[in-house]
Amino acid sequence: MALINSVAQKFSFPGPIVKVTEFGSGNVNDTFLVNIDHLPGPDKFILQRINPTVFPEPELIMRNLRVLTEHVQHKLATGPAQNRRWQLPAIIATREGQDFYRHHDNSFWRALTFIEQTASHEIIQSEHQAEQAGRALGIFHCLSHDLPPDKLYDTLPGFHVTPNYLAHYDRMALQPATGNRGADLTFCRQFIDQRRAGVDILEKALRQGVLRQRIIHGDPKAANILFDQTSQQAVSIIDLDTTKAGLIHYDIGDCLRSCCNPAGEDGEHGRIEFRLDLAGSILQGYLKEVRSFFTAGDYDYIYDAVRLIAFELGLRFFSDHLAGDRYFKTRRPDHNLDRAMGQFTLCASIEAREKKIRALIKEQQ
Ligand code: GN1
Ligand code: MG
Repeated sequence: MALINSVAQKFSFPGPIVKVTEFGSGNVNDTFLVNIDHLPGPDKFILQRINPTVFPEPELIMRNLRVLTEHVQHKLATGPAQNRRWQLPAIIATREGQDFYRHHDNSFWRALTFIEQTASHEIIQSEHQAEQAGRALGIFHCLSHDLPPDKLYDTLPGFHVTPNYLAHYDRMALQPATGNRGADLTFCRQFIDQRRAGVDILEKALRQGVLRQRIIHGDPKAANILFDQTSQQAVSIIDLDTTKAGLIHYDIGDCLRSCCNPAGEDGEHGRIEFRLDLAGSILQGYLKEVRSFFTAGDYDYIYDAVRLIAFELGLRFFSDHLAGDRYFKTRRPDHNLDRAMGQFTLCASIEAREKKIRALIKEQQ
């Protein structure tokens, strides 16, 4: 922690640092909570070390964050968030006035405001929370949909382009398998092989002009949505590193695959299912916010997006397992394999409920 404490000193917090502790459960970056002595003002801040394997050009993330927050700031007084508490994390500059600090070991650090009096949930507990999670994503899309996609840098080329992940898997699958989980490896390989056709469904719709690029959040999983501790309303959607041009269907799919799974990403596979009641509430909350700019084509691809993103995340976890756990942080051997099997189980549950999910979407249209 000595390095982290000394890095924290580089930032211009409004008071002396009391302590710095590990924080959150991200799979990519390292996150710390900084407590400062600043009565009666804000006394908590977020410090993060950006993962260089995932984000080779972290300066671009910070430039995107500036552009996005400035765009959103102008719309807060009149836009979808005008009658509710709504905040996005803001950048805390270094003592030298920079948006980030590059340490001499080349690690990349940034500090952000902490959104006070809120809680997040790895697992969505109720239809009310699900409705609010949908509202949060809808507000985010509504606030950002008119920011021209080319105003943001592509910080992660190919992110959520499923055919690329399949091509990467095919390269990884050539490596000889190790370990004693032969049956599970076979299950994953077969699950993937049975679903090769159609992995380009969203990209094809984009090429055909049925779907268009807008600004995406990129990672709207349950844990990234913050709820006000008193009103229980969603008040923020954090983790904006993957905000860039893309299909908002990636976000819709990711939010539903994450929020409708009562077992979470690390839970027992026997408890995984796609909860239709929660899906109905998310869609209701989300579509209320985006109706004004949503097209008929946008509605048509919601089901496919949910199914595809669950499959894609399984594919990403499995490929990383085969590659030797290079991308996602793992907490134990075979963690990525277990995560992959969880997402494939969820994908199968989504497929089994296709008709019902399509009916839920029609109901809201
Ligand atoms: C990663 O680091 P975290 O947990 O915010 C990943 C997402 C996955 C998610 C699954 C940049 O996000 O795409 O959906 O894990 N982020 C990146 O938990 O790859
Ligand atoms: Mg993330």
